[in-house]
Amino acid sequence: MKHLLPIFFLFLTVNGIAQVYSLPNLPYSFDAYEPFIDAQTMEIHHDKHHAGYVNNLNKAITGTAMEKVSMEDLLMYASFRSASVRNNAGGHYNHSLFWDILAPKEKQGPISSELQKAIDAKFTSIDSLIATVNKAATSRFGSGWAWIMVTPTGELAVVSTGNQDNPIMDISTDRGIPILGIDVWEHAYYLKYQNKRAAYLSGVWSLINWEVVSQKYTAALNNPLLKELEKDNWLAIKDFHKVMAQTFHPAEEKNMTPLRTRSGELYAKSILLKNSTPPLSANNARVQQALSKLEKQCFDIHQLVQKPTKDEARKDAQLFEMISKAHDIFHEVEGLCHD
Ligand code: MN3
Repeated sequence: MKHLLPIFFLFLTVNGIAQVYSLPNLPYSFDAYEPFIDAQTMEIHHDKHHAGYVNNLNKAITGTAMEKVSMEDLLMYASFRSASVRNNAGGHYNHSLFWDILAPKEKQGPISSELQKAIDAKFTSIDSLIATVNKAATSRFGSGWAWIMVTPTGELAVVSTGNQDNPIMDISTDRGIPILGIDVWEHAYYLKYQNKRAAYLSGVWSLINWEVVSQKYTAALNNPLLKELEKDNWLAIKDFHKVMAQTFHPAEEKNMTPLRTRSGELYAKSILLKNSTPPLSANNARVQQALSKLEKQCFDIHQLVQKPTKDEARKDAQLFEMISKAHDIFHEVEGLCHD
Protein backbone atom coordinates (compact mmCIF):
# COMPACT_ATOMS: atom_id res chain seq x y z
CA MET A 1 0.00 0.00 0.00
CA LYS A 2 2.81 2.35 0.94
CA HIS A 3 4.35 2.28 -2.54
CA LEU A 4 0.98 2.80 -4.22
CA LEU A 5 0.34 6.12 -2.54
CA PRO A 6 2.78 8.19 -4.64
CA ILE A 7 1.29 6.67 -7.79
CA PHE A 8 -2.17 7.59 -6.57
CA PHE A 9 -1.11 11.19 -5.98
CA LEU A 10 0.67 11.34 -9.30
CA PHE A 11 -2.56 10.15 -10.95
CA LEU A 12 -4.53 12.85 -9.10
CA THR A 13 -2.07 15.54 -10.10
CA VAL A 14 -1.98 14.53 -13.73
CA ASN A 15 -5.76 14.47 -13.87
CA GLY A 16 -5.99 17.76 -12.08
CA ILE A 17 -3.84 19.56 -14.63
CA ALA A 18 -4.76 17.61 -17.75
CA GLN A 19 -6.61 20.45 -19.39
CA VAL A 20 -6.80 21.07 -23.10
CA TYR A 21 -6.40 24.84 -22.87
CA SER A 22 -4.29 26.90 -20.51
CA LEU A 23 -4.01 30.58 -19.69
CA PRO A 24 -1.12 32.18 -21.60
CA ASN A 25 1.18 34.44 -19.59
CA LEU A 26 0.83 38.16 -20.12
CA PRO A 27 3.98 39.14 -22.08
CA TYR A 28 4.70 42.16 -19.82
CA SER A 29 4.09 43.09 -16.20
CA PHE A 30 0.67 44.43 -15.23
CA ASP A 31 2.01 47.98 -14.87
CA ALA A 32 3.85 47.96 -18.22
CA TYR A 33 0.69 49.16 -19.97
CA GLU A 34 0.39 52.32 -17.85
CA PRO A 35 -0.79 55.01 -18.28
CA PHE A 36 -3.05 53.80 -21.12
CA ILE A 37 -4.36 50.77 -19.26
CA ASP A 38 -3.88 50.66 -15.50
CA ALA A 39 -2.17 47.73 -13.74
CA GLN A 40 -5.23 46.72 -11.75
CA THR A 41 -7.35 46.45 -14.89
CA MET A 42 -4.68 44.33 -16.58
CA GLU A 43 -4.45 42.03 -13.55
CA ILE A 44 -8.19 41.48 -13.20
CA HIS A 45 -8.65 41.22 -16.95
CA HIS A 46 -5.97 38.56 -17.37
CA ASP A 47 -6.05 36.68 -14.05
CA LYS A 48 -9.80 36.68 -13.54
CA HIS A 49 -11.68 37.24 -16.80
CA HIS A 50 -9.39 35.41 -19.22
CA ALA A 51 -8.68 32.66 -16.67
CA GLY A 52 -12.44 32.25 -16.28
CA TYR A 53 -12.90 31.70 -20.03
CA VAL A 54 -10.13 29.08 -20.07
CA ASN A 55 -11.53 27.22 -17.05
CA ASN A 56 -15.08 27.26 -18.33
CA LEU A 57 -13.99 26.18 -21.81
CA ASN A 58 -12.12 23.22 -20.33
CA LYS A 59 -15.16 22.34 -18.23
CA ALA A 60 -17.45 22.52 -21.25
CA ILE A 61 -15.37 20.26 -23.50
CA THR A 62 -13.85 17.77 -21.04
CA GLY A 63 -15.09 14.28 -21.77
CA THR A 64 -16.57 15.28 -25.13
CA ALA A 65 -15.32 14.85 -28.71
CA MET A 66 -14.51 18.58 -28.68
CA GLU A 67 -11.38 17.82 -26.63
CA LYS A 68 -9.77 16.68 -29.89
CA VAL A 69 -11.14 19.46 -32.08
CA SER A 70 -8.86 22.40 -32.93
CA MET A 71 -9.61 25.88 -31.61
CA GLU A 72 -10.26 27.05 -35.17
CA ASP A 73 -12.87 24.32 -35.61
CA LEU A 74 -14.51 25.17 -32.30
CA LEU A 75 -14.88 28.75 -33.49
CA MET A 76 -15.71 28.08 -37.13
CA TYR A 77 -18.78 25.97 -36.29
CA ALA A 78 -19.80 27.99 -33.23
CA SER A 79 -23.45 28.01 -34.30
CA PHE A 80 -23.56 24.24 -33.78
CA ARG A 81 -22.07 24.45 -30.29
CA SER A 82 -23.43 25.27 -26.85
CA ALA A 83 -23.50 28.87 -25.62
CA SER A 84 -20.80 27.90 -23.13
CA VAL A 85 -18.39 26.62 -25.80
CA ARG A 86 -19.12 29.57 -28.10
CA ASN A 87 -18.59 32.20 -25.38
CA ASN A 88 -15.60 30.65 -23.67
CA ALA A 89 -13.74 29.48 -26.79
CA GLY A 90 -14.29 32.98 -28.19
CA GLY A 91 -13.20 34.53 -24.89
CA HIS A 92 -9.99 32.50 -24.83
CA TYR A 93 -9.10 33.10 -28.48
CA ASN A 94 -9.96 36.82 -28.44
CA HIS A 95 -8.02 37.63 -25.27
CA SER A 96 -4.99 35.60 -26.34
CA LEU A 97 -4.86 37.70 -29.52
CA PHE A 98 -5.38 40.92 -27.54
CA TRP A 99 -2.40 40.27 -25.22
CA ASP A 100 -0.24 39.43 -28.25
CA ILE A 101 -0.77 42.75 -29.98
CA LEU A 102 -0.36 45.02 -26.94
CA ALA A 103 3.07 46.25 -25.88
CA PRO A 104 4.56 49.23 -24.09
CA LYS A 105 6.03 51.78 -26.49
CA GLU A 106 9.69 50.74 -26.03
CA LYS A 107 8.85 47.11 -26.91
CA GLN A 108 6.90 47.88 -30.07
CA GLY A 109 8.27 47.13 -33.52
CA PRO A 110 7.52 48.69 -36.90
CA ILE A 111 4.73 47.80 -39.30
CA SER A 112 5.75 45.66 -42.30
CA SER A 113 5.73 47.21 -45.76
CA GLU A 114 3.21 44.56 -46.90
CA LEU A 115 0.68 45.50 -44.24
CA GLN A 116 1.32 49.20 -44.76
CA LYS A 117 0.62 48.74 -48.49
CA ALA A 118 -2.58 46.80 -47.82
CA ILE A 119 -3.78 49.50 -45.39
CA ASP A 120 -3.00 52.31 -47.85
CA ALA A 121 -4.79 50.45 -50.64
CA LYS A 122 -7.98 49.88 -48.64
CA PHE A 123 -8.09 52.73 -46.10
CA THR A 124 -5.65 55.29 -47.62
CA SER A 125 -3.76 55.66 -44.29
CA ILE A 126 -3.30 54.16 -40.83
CA ASP A 127 -5.12 57.14 -39.35
CA SER A 128 -8.22 56.52 -41.39
CA LEU A 129 -8.03 52.80 -40.56
CA ILE A 130 -7.88 53.69 -36.86
CA ALA A 131 -10.86 56.01 -37.27
CA THR A 132 -12.81 53.17 -38.93
CA VAL A 133 -11.97 50.76 -36.10
CA ASN A 134 -12.90 53.37 -33.50
CA LYS A 135 -16.23 53.92 -35.20
CA ALA A 136 -16.94 50.17 -35.18
CA ALA A 137 -15.85 49.99 -31.52
CA THR A 138 -17.91 52.95 -30.29
CA SER A 139 -21.03 51.92 -32.17
CA ARG A 140 -20.91 48.37 -30.78
CA PHE A 141 -23.87 48.29 -28.39
CA GLY A 142 -22.99 46.62 -25.09
CA SER A 143 -20.06 44.21 -24.88
CA GLY A 144 -17.99 43.07 -27.82
CA TRP A 145 -14.95 43.56 -30.00
CA ALA A 146 -13.79 45.63 -32.94
CA TRP A 147 -11.56 43.84 -35.43
CA ILE A 148 -9.22 44.30 -38.33
CA MET A 149 -9.38 41.05 -40.28
CA VAL A 150 -8.17 39.44 -43.48
CA THR A 151 -11.17 38.41 -45.61
CA PRO A 152 -11.33 35.17 -47.62
CA THR A 153 -10.31 37.18 -50.71
CA GLY A 154 -7.18 38.41 -48.90
CA GLU A 155 -8.35 41.96 -48.28
CA LEU A 156 -8.37 43.91 -45.04
CA ALA A 157 -11.73 44.72 -43.44
CA VAL A 158 -13.00 46.26 -40.22
CA VAL A 159 -15.87 44.57 -38.41
CA SER A 160 -17.37 44.39 -34.96
CA THR A 161 -18.90 41.41 -33.15
CA GLY A 162 -20.93 41.14 -29.93
CA ASN A 163 -19.98 39.42 -26.68
CA GLN A 164 -17.06 37.01 -27.21
CA ASP A 165 -17.89 36.27 -30.84
CA ASN A 166 -15.34 36.84 -33.60
CA PRO A 167 -15.29 36.81 -37.41
CA ILE A 168 -13.99 33.24 -37.66
CA MET A 169 -17.37 32.09 -36.31
CA ASP A 170 -20.14 31.01 -38.66
CA ILE A 171 -22.58 33.22 -36.75
CA SER A 172 -20.74 36.29 -38.05
CA THR A 173 -22.04 37.69 -41.36
CA ASP A 174 -18.59 38.99 -42.30
CA ARG A 175 -15.98 36.28 -42.04
CA GLY A 176 -12.24 36.49 -41.86
CA ILE A 177 -9.14 35.90 -39.75
CA PRO A 178 -8.62 38.68 -37.19
CA ILE A 179 -5.18 40.27 -37.00
CA LEU A 180 -6.08 42.99 -34.49
CA GLY A 181 -8.87 43.06 -31.94
CA ILE A 182 -9.89 45.69 -29.44
CA ASP A 183 -11.80 44.52 -26.40
CA VAL A 184 -14.67 46.94 -25.73
CA TRP A 185 -16.16 45.11 -22.78
CA GLU A 186 -16.38 47.48 -19.81
CA HIS A 187 -14.08 45.12 -17.87
CA ALA A 188 -11.31 46.27 -20.25
CA TYR A 189 -11.48 49.91 -19.23
CA TYR A 190 -14.04 50.77 -16.54
CA LEU A 191 -11.68 51.25 -13.57
CA LYS A 192 -9.69 53.96 -15.31
CA TYR A 193 -12.07 55.35 -17.90
CA GLN A 194 -15.49 54.54 -16.36
CA ASN A 195 -18.06 54.80 -19.15
CA LYS A 196 -15.79 56.75 -21.52
CA ARG A 197 -15.14 54.12 -24.17
CA ALA A 198 -13.83 56.67 -26.68
CA ALA A 199 -11.15 57.84 -24.20
CA TYR A 200 -10.05 54.23 -23.65
CA LEU A 201 -9.88 53.71 -27.41
CA SER A 202 -7.65 56.71 -27.96
CA GLY A 203 -5.35 55.36 -25.25
CA VAL A 204 -5.22 51.77 -26.44
CA TRP A 205 -3.79 52.66 -29.87
CA SER A 206 -0.61 53.79 -28.10
CA LEU A 207 -0.15 50.16 -27.04
CA ILE A 208 -0.63 48.49 -30.41
CA ASN A 209 2.48 46.63 -31.52
CA TRP A 210 2.27 46.88 -35.32
CA GLU A 211 5.16 44.47 -35.73
CA VAL A 212 3.05 41.68 -34.23
CA VAL A 213 -0.05 42.78 -36.17
CA SER A 214 2.10 42.56 -39.33
CA GLN A 215 3.18 39.03 -38.43
CA LYS A 216 -0.46 38.09 -37.91
CA TYR A 217 -1.30 39.62 -41.30
CA THR A 218 1.27 37.44 -43.10
CA ALA A 219 0.21 34.37 -41.12
CA ALA A 220 -3.48 34.98 -41.93
CA LEU A 221 -2.79 35.28 -45.67
CA ASN A 222 -1.02 31.90 -45.54
CA ASN A 223 -3.50 30.20 -43.22
CA PRO A 224 -5.49 27.39 -44.95
CA LEU A 225 -8.40 28.48 -42.73
CA LEU A 226 -8.90 31.43 -45.08
CA LYS A 227 -9.98 29.05 -47.85
CA GLU A 228 -12.20 27.14 -45.44
CA LEU A 229 -13.91 30.38 -44.48
CA GLU A 230 -14.45 31.25 -48.12
CA LYS A 231 -16.06 27.90 -48.77
CA ASP A 232 -18.08 28.09 -45.58
CA ASN A 233 -19.53 31.37 -46.87
CA TRP A 234 -21.06 29.56 -49.86
CA LEU A 235 -24.55 29.56 -48.37
CA ALA A 236 -26.20 27.73 -51.28
CA ILE A 237 -24.00 24.69 -50.69
CA LYS A 238 -24.75 24.75 -46.97
CA ASP A 239 -28.47 24.91 -47.73
CA PHE A 240 -28.23 22.02 -50.15
CA HIS A 241 -26.06 20.02 -47.76
CA LYS A 242 -28.68 20.29 -45.02
CA VAL A 243 -31.48 18.77 -47.14
CA MET A 244 -29.09 16.20 -48.61
CA ALA A 245 -28.04 15.07 -45.12
CA GLN A 246 -31.62 14.96 -43.85
CA THR A 247 -32.77 12.78 -46.75
CA PHE A 248 -29.71 10.63 -47.54
CA HIS A 249 -28.77 9.57 -44.00
CA PRO A 250 -32.26 8.21 -43.13
CA ALA A 251 -32.22 6.44 -46.53
CA GLU A 252 -29.00 4.71 -45.49
CA GLU A 253 -31.00 3.33 -42.58
CA LYS A 254 -33.78 2.15 -44.91
CA ASN A 255 -36.05 5.08 -44.03
CA MET A 256 -37.08 6.50 -47.40
CA THR A 257 -39.86 8.76 -46.07
CA PRO A 258 -37.73 11.95 -45.78
CA LEU A 259 -36.53 11.59 -49.38
CA ARG A 260 -40.00 10.76 -50.67
CA THR A 261 -41.52 13.80 -48.93
CA ARG A 262 -38.68 16.26 -49.62
CA SER A 263 -37.44 15.34 -53.12
CA GLY A 264 -39.00 18.55 -54.49
CA GLU A 265 -37.12 20.63 -51.94
CA LEU A 266 -33.89 18.77 -52.68
CA TYR A 267 -34.33 19.48 -56.40
CA ALA A 268 -35.14 23.16 -55.71
CA LYS A 269 -31.98 23.51 -53.59
CA SER A 270 -29.90 21.87 -56.32
CA ILE A 271 -31.16 24.51 -58.79
CA LEU A 272 -30.31 27.32 -56.37
CA LEU A 273 -26.89 25.76 -55.86
CA LYS A 274 -26.31 25.48 -59.62
CA ASN A 275 -27.26 29.15 -60.06
CA SER A 276 -25.21 30.42 -57.11
CA THR A 277 -21.73 31.83 -57.43
CA PRO A 278 -19.15 29.44 -55.96
CA PRO A 279 -16.29 30.91 -53.93
CA LEU A 280 -13.39 32.08 -56.09
CA SER A 281 -11.30 29.02 -55.27
CA ALA A 282 -14.05 26.71 -56.57
CA ASN A 283 -15.31 28.76 -59.48
CA ASN A 284 -14.11 26.58 -62.34
CA ALA A 285 -15.46 24.37 -65.13
CA ARG A 286 -15.13 21.12 -63.18
CA VAL A 287 -17.23 22.41 -60.30
CA GLN A 288 -19.83 23.81 -62.72
CA GLN A 289 -20.01 20.43 -64.46
CA ALA A 290 -20.47 18.60 -61.18
CA LEU A 291 -23.20 21.07 -60.14
CA SER A 292 -25.05 20.43 -63.42
CA LYS A 293 -24.76 16.67 -62.88
CA LEU A 294 -26.08 17.11 -59.35
CA GLU A 295 -29.06 19.15 -60.53
CA LYS A 296 -29.91 16.52 -63.17
CA GLN A 297 -29.63 13.74 -60.60
CA CYS A 298 -31.95 15.56 -58.16
CA PHE A 299 -34.40 16.16 -61.00
CA ASP A 300 -34.44 12.44 -61.83
CA ILE A 301 -34.97 11.56 -58.17
CA HIS A 302 -37.90 13.95 -57.92
CA GLN A 303 -39.43 12.51 -61.13
CA LEU A 304 -39.20 8.96 -59.83
CA VAL A 305 -40.69 9.92 -56.45
CA GLN A 306 -43.74 11.34 -58.23
CA LYS A 307 -44.16 8.34 -60.53
CA PRO A 308 -46.89 5.90 -59.43
CA THR A 309 -45.79 2.30 -59.00
CA LYS A 310 -47.14 -1.06 -57.87
CA ASP A 311 -43.74 -2.15 -56.58
CA GLU A 312 -42.83 0.27 -53.74
CA ALA A 313 -39.92 -1.86 -52.57
CA ARG A 314 -38.32 -1.75 -56.00
CA LYS A 315 -38.89 2.00 -56.18
CA ASP A 316 -37.21 2.44 -52.78
CA ALA A 317 -34.21 0.45 -53.97
CA GLN A 318 -33.94 2.58 -57.11
CA LEU A 319 -34.30 5.78 -55.08
CA PHE A 320 -31.59 4.68 -52.69
CA GLU A 321 -29.24 3.99 -55.56
CA MET A 322 -29.99 7.41 -57.03
CA ILE A 323 -29.62 9.40 -53.82
CA SER A 324 -26.34 7.56 -53.13
CA LYS A 325 -25.09 8.72 -56.51
CA ALA A 326 -26.28 12.28 -55.81
CA HIS A 327 -24.43 12.13 -52.50
CA ASP A 328 -21.25 11.01 -54.31
CA ILE A 329 -21.55 13.86 -56.81
CA PHE A 330 -22.09 16.30 -53.96
CA HIS A 331 -18.91 15.18 -52.25
CA GLU A 332 -17.16 15.46 -55.58
CA VAL A 333 -18.17 19.16 -55.57
CA GLU A 334 -17.04 19.57 -51.98
CA GLY A 335 -13.78 17.79 -52.70
CA LEU A 336 -13.14 19.90 -55.80
CA CYS A 337 -13.41 23.05 -53.72
CA HIS A 338 -10.31 22.09 -51.76
CA ASP A 339 -8.11 22.37 -54.87
MN1 MN3 B 1 -11.99 41.20 -22.01
